[in-house]
Amino acid sequence: MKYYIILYILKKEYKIDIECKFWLTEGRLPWMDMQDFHRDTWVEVNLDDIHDNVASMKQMLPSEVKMFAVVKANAYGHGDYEVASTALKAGADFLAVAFLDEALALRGKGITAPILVLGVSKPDRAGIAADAHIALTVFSVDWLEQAKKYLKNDQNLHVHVKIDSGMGRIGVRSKVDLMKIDRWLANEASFSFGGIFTHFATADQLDMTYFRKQLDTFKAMLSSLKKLPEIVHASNSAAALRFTEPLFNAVRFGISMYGLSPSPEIKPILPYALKEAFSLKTEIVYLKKLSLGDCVSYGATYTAQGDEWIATLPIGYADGWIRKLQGQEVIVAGEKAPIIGRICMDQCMIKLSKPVPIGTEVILIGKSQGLSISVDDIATKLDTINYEIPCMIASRVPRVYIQNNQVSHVRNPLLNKI
Ligand code: PMH
Repeated sequence: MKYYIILYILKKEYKIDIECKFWLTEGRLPWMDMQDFHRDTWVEVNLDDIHDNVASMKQMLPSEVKMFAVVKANAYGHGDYEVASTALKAGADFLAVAFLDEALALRGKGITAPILVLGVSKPDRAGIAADAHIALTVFSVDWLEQAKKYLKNDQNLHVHVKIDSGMGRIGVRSKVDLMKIDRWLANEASFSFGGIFTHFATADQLDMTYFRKQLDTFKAMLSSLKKLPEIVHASNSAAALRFTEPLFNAVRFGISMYGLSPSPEIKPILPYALKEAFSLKTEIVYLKKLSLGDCVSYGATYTAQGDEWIATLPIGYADGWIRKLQGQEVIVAGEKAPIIGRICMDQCMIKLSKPVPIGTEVILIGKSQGLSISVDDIATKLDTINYEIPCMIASRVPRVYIQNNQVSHVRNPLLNKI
């Protein structure tokens, strides 16, 4: 501990950058604990992996094809600023988010790259978007007319027109409506028609019938434009990974940037190995030996069948580690151990085969000593998709960033480390 305090003082007071790679191998992050968070549960986001996932995708694409890094929902729970800046360094050209506040948050953190808001924005926010050089998604003349009222003479709003080719979510659904938008934009100096796009509903399914139908619909819509805007984009991760001939001149890369397959069924046909960047870790905070008949947790639903070692973990459903994860295994001391009894708001219990020291690291998602629990494993347990898992791990779980194989910094909104 003394050694860590000396390192801490050198690092903080004298700004001496000290290699702290070895801490990672120990699991605990001592000087981070002292200042950035004080709980025994944290997420590790490996930015080197995110960098490699983006670089591999970029390598597959012809040089003229641009990439949007999709960093909505706090970069699928990984951290918007860190993922955005890593992706941009690795070759991404633009960023995409779901709504204006997410784009403004990135601007607030110093990101200057072009950002597209993929969802619906209110027309009266047009001026705010224009001021921050944020492009908005549009799909009606009505919206554009409303938005125009909120733009001052010298302002210019970049827009991408969304086509609903079959996702059935948002977008223009007819050529007539698209041509109206095209004509309207051609006469408006305060708007720049920067792009046009659609979104596939089934690109992650092996059966391509519906995908092809959407593609044909989108192409037919494009053919009704006088002139194509600069950026035409349709592919999500699944489409970008599956089709070596890129569709159009930009892709929107989301889930696979984080090292996750868009679906289990296309996992075997992915063109390169994805590197899963997200792990979730905690530590044993309490250990006890139960006797035959002793019960555990709310409802007293778990009863010891004899002498049993039961450890308490400081993570619960308020962290996104939801009650349905009862029975899920974790990795501890080179073994898998099941979660027993009901998961509480902030704590849950596991059954060990042998006693281990308080403070022993526990992996809920990640790898340790040849064992692994992937995001996909948790998604399977919860009967959902992998996208949901990092998104559902709450913001009260600090994110520890790994860069160049060592801890670079921590984000902990609870202590305003954002
Ligand atoms: N483009 C749009 C419009 C999206 O909504 C998404 C993901 C992406 C690109 C990136 O897709 P990928 O992560 O599969 O690469 N949107 C969502 C969603 O709304 N629900 O799950 C993923």
